[in-house]
Amino acid sequence: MSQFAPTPQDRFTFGLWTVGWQGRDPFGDATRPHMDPVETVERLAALGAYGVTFHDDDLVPFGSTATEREVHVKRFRRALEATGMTVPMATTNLFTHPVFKDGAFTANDRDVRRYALRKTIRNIDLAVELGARVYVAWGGREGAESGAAKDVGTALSRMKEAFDLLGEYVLSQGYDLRFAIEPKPNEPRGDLLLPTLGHALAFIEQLENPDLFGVNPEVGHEQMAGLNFPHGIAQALWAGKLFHIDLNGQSGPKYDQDLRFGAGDLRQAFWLVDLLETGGYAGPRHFDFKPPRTEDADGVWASAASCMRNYLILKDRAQTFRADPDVQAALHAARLDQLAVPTLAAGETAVELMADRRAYEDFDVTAAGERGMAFEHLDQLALEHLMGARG
Ligand code: 3MF
Ligand code: MG
Ligand code: MG
Repeated sequence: MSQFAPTPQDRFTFGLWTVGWQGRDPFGDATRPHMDPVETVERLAALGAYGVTFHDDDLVPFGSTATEREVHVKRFRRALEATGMTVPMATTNLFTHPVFKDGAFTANDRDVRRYALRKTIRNIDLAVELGARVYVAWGGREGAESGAAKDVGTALSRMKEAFDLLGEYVLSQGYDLRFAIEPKPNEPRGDLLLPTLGHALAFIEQLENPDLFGVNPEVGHEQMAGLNFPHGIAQALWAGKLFHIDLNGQSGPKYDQDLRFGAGDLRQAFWLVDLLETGGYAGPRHFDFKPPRTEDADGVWASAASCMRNYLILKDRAQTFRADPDVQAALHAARLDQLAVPTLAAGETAVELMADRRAYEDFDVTAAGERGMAFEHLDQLALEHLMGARG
C-alpha cells in the first residue's frame, strides 16, 4: 500500500472545482452540497497532495463584495499555511455567468471583452500573491454554434489582442508568471476556438511575447478529438511549451467525461506517465477531473486518492518496462536507436547526399521493404508490464 502512497514530492495538485463539483449537469441538479475550499485544502493535504488550483469564482463567489473577498482569501491563505499546501496555478472563470454566453476575449460584444480582461487581471494579481507561477487560460465559451455568428480570423485577432495585453501586464508588473493556454475541441460551445494542442501551439507563435505562453493540454480534450494524447504532449515538450497539464480520463470521442486519471484509455495513460517521467516535464501533475455525480463525499475522496494512486502505479509500471532487459533488446530490434541518429552526417550537404550512391542507386529498396519492424513484440512487452504480468 505505502508503495503507492502519494507525498508532496510527487507534486500532485487538484483544482478546487474538481472535488468541489456538485454534480450539476445539463440533465440534472446538484447531487452534492457546496464544498468549502478550506475543507478541500485540508482533505487533499491529508491525502498527500502538493497543492490546489482555482478559478477566481471557486475561491471568491461571483458578486462578492471587497470585504467578503478579503475574508475568503484570508481563510484560504490560513489553510494553505497550516497544511503546507501550495498554489502553483490559477485561472479565470470566463464561462459560467450569462455575460460570457458568447465568449470572453472573443465575444462579439466589445464591453464583454473589456470586462473579461479586467476580471482576468484582477485574479492574476491574487494568483501572484498566492505564489502561482502559471496562469491557465481555457477559452470556455470562445467559439460558435453556427457559421456566420463568428468571424474566426477576426476573433483570433481579438484573442491575440487579449493575450498580448495580459503578457504586457505581467511584464510591466515584474511578475514571475507564464500563461498556459488550454485547448478543447467543443463543449460547452458547438465548436471552440483553439480546438487542439496543434492549433494552440501555432497561435502562440503569432503573439508579441511567445516565450510567455505555453500550453495546458488536458487528456480528455485531445481524446474528444480522437487524437493521441501522449503524441501531443511529446510535441509540446519538443517545442518547450508544456507549461502545465490537466490529467483525467476519457473513453473515446464523446462528451467531456472528466473521469479520474487512469480510467478511460489506460494504454494512453501508461505512455503519458512514461513520457512525463522521462521527458523533462518538471511541473505539477494536475488533476482536472470530476468525481461522478453518483458519488457522495466518501466517493469524492476515494476518486481523488485514486487519481494519484493510479499515476504512481503507472509510474512504477513504466519504470519496470524501461528497466526490463527484454524491453531494451526489443527497442533495439525495433531500431529506436537508429531513429536517434541524424539522417545526415554532421555538416553533410544536399549535394553530398545526392552524390552518395548507397543512399539511392545502390540502395536495395526491395530488401528494405521486406524488413520487419518488430513492433508487435515490443508493444506486447509494454502491455504485459502494464497488466502486471512482468516485472
Ligand atoms: C473544461 C476544463 C476547465 C479548465 C479550467 C482551467 C473547468 O473542460 O478543463 O475546467 O481546465 O477552466 O484550468
Ligand atoms: Mg476539461
Ligand atoms: Mg482542464
